[in-house]
Amino acid sequence: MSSDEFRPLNENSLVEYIKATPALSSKLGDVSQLDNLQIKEVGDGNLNFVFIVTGPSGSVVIKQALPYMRCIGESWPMTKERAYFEATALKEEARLCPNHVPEVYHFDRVAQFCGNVELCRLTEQVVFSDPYKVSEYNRWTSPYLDKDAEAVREDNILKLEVAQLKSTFCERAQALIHGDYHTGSVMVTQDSTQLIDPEFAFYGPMGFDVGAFLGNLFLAYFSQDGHVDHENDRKTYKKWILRTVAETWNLFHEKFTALWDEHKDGPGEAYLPAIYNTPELQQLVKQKFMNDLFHDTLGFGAAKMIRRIVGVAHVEDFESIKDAGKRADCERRALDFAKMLLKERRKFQEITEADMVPEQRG
Ligand code: ADP
Ligand code: SR1
Ligand code: MG
Ligand code: MG
Repeated sequence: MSSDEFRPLNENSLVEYIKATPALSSKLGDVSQLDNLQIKEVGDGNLNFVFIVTGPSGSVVIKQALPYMRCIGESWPMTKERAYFEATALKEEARLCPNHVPEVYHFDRVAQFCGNVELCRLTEQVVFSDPYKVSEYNRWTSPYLDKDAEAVREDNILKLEVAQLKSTFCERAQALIHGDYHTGSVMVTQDSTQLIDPEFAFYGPMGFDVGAFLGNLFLAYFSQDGHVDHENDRKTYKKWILRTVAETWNLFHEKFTALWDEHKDGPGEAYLPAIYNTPELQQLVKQKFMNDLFHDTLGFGAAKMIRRIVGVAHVEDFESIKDAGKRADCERRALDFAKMLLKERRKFQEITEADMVPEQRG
């Protein structure tokens, strides 16, 4: 279907669609009850429409991919086929980790086999290219950050580092990654954690996901000073965020290496079993792998921070700071930290070292 033929769902067409789709209507109530559904559009993202539909027997979330970028409009076309990757990734994630992703009740198939090329291309553009050159889509807290944005565009070392990460993003098919793993893709309650929105899923570098999450936590950290008021100096919360950064990496490291041990007697495709099953060698390989992954993580995390300050899509943590001067001060501290992290990431060995830096600078 071309963009011209595409019809965005509204409350009426959504009800008709649900009535015609037993996999959805059966979750909500009897046929006789489907005219009184509660519908709320909650899509706060940049790309899609998301509706929460509640009926007498339950509720469902319906997500519609638009053939263009929601936050920009039809002038930036974008494939609807991303929904295929999102649904397929959710199903695969549910197979491996059923308690932590929403169950897919129904998917309207767009294309059975295709590469998630367009969404990867979008990331290549908005994360790894545009922030480092003049682009009509870039925006920042102007005029306060005009010089800072220019400095990013003129920093050759930074551009070399980001080009290297971009190559890694394009070339390293290391694992099935989420591809847009910012803190807005994680929904939590006291007793449940759910990961949503994997429309960018593809086989890519693992550090891209872990880094995106840590980068967003750092952005949240740097935004806190802009939200301080006489009732809350946010110091305790800032400490909690930094602790969460450290715990996230350390727990990931612990679980990943434990899985590695658990599967050590596997087929040995990357490293020959005869050599690799020497304990000292295995330990060495593991350390090197995790060290490289750590540096990828810091690099990707830093790149994701920079794009959220001088690129097209920003984060609510900063956007909600009304005073532009105050917002720019917070953003500048985050930007300086991210530039340092991107350029100097290889000198860090432990997350607590990288973690301590903003504490000193913030
Ligand atoms: P986009 O791809 O446009 O970013 P998301 O999938 O992130 O869209 O959805 C946008 C918002 O809709 C989320 O931030 C969340 O508030 C809400 N949402 C999405 N999926 C669910 C869900 N399964 N349950 C509850 N709310 C959801
Ligand atoms: C125009 S860039 C839109 C951004 O929104 C998505 O959630 C991704 O982060 C993408 O880079
Ligand atoms: Mg989203
Ligand atoms: Mg999305």
